Formats: sequence, C-alpha cells, structure tokens
Amino acid sequence: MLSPQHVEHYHREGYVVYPGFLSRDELATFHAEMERVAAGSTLAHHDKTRLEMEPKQAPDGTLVRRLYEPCTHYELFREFSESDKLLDCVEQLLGPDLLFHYSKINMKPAGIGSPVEWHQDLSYYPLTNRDSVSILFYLDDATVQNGCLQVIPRRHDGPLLSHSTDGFFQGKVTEPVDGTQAVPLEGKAGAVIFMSCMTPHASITNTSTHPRRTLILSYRAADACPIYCGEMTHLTEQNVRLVRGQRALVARFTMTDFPIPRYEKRIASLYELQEQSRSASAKPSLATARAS
Ligand SMILES: O=C(O)CCC(=O)C(=O)O
Repeated sequence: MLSPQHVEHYHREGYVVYPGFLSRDELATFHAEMERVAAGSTLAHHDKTRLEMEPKQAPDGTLVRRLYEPCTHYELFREFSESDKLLDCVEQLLGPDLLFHYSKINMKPAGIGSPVEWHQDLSYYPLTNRDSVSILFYLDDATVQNGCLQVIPRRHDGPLLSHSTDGFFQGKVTEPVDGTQAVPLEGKAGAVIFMSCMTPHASITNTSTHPRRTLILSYRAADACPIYCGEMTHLTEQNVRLVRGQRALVARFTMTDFPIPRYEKRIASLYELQEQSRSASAKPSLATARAS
C-alpha cells in the first residue's frame, strides 16, 4: 500500500517513487521471462507484432528495444497486472473501479538504448478525464547515465502541451520544454514510479555499460473513456480489461476540448514517431533534458 505521504506527493508533484516494490525473486522471474520472449530475435528476423528492435545495429544484432504488451501476452505479467499488491496502490490513486489499459517493457540496452523525448502520455490516447496513471518498474538499477526516467513536476494539472506540428502528431512535445525543471528519478532495481498521464517525462540514450529495463503498465478509472477512435486507440482498446470494481455506465468528462493525435503516415510506436519527427526537424527537444 502507498502511505498518505506517497498519495499526497503523487497528487502534488504528478509522480511518486516507491523503492523496493519488487523483490529480488520477482525481478529474477521477470528477467527470465523477458529473456525467453526475446530469445532468437535479430534486427533482420523478429516478430514485429511482439517486439521492436534497436535500429542502430547489424542485421544479426539481438538488442531489443521494446517488448509489446507483456501483460496481455504472457501469463506471468498478466497475473502481476491483476495482483492485489499493485491494484491496491492503483485504487488509492484512481478509486475503486479500474481498467487495465496497456503495458510494455522498454529495454534500453547498454551503450545504445534509444532516447525518449518529452511527452505526456495522455497525448497518445485522449480520454474523457485525466484519471490515468502510468506505472514504471525499474528492472535494473537506473541512473542518469543509463537513462533513468526524468520528469517535470507539477505540470500534470495544467493544459496538455502541444504534441503536433502542422496538425500532425509527433509523439513528443513540440513547444519549448524547460529542461532545467527536469528531475531525474534514479532508483534501484525493484523501485516503482507512479506517474500521472499528464506529467511530462523523457529519458536520454543509454551511454553506460548497464541496461535499464523498465516494465510499464497503465491503468485508468473505469469512467475515463476514449474520445477518439483512431487506429491506435482501436488497437489498444482490444487489450483493455476491467481489473477491479465495476464497469462505468456513464463517462465522466473533465475536459472541454482535447487535441486529436492525427498521424501523418501509418501509426507507429513512440520511438518510431519521435525518430521520424527528429529526422524531419533535426532539432531534438531532448537536448533540453538534463544529461548530468
Ligand atoms: O522508457 C522510458 O524511459 C520512458 C518510457 C515512456 O515514456 C514510454 O514508453 O511512453
């Protein structure tokens, strides 16, 4: 369970860190399952429906960038997503009626792990209200050098920042971000970060010799309903499931308007979208993230 101080910190700052949530045994089991899932994948030959490879490696390179939807595809992670230990914390933040929304594992391999530019998660999946939390479990010790998460505190109650250029969604903030406000969240393996879907966050390239693997799950209040049924929403909603309480009979609206994420080309992952945007503009906003 979260302490009252944790809950207060989450609502005030837009995030809270809880060290030691996962035991050594849980970490070892997660690592083994991830290795099983990634085994045999190369840049040239891998299952694109299940994982994404780091692009800057030889065709026979085996460095995975992301495992898609572990809590949908693999029993171990699915059970974890429905565990009381985790859902009790989510209920403290979002209330009794909860939907599992999506999950992923970002691998950030040593020496190459791709950067993530500033973004707010809600920009990707507009909902009728903001009661949505992203939960990041560090599966390795995370430091600034291997690309720990960085957040801008106290921005979750404000408006959504612009994530589009010329009307097309870029998957990242497209207005200036004051990187001096960034707080790097270093933590030991097993730590968890609960973060509002409106908190701007980023992480730099992993230039260290240690991987920074992170399991990410998102939950939302049952009455936070999608307000735009684009292709990405359609795909993601197939994995949405009630994990606690009751389904909502009424959608709760707390926003009067919300930008539609319109993709210029086909839908793409965060990494691909941000890469496309960087090559189009050659001006990464990540340069403003704190690197030391
Ligand atoms: O892996 C990270 O550092 C951040 C991940 C993230 O923000 C995302 O995948 O949406």
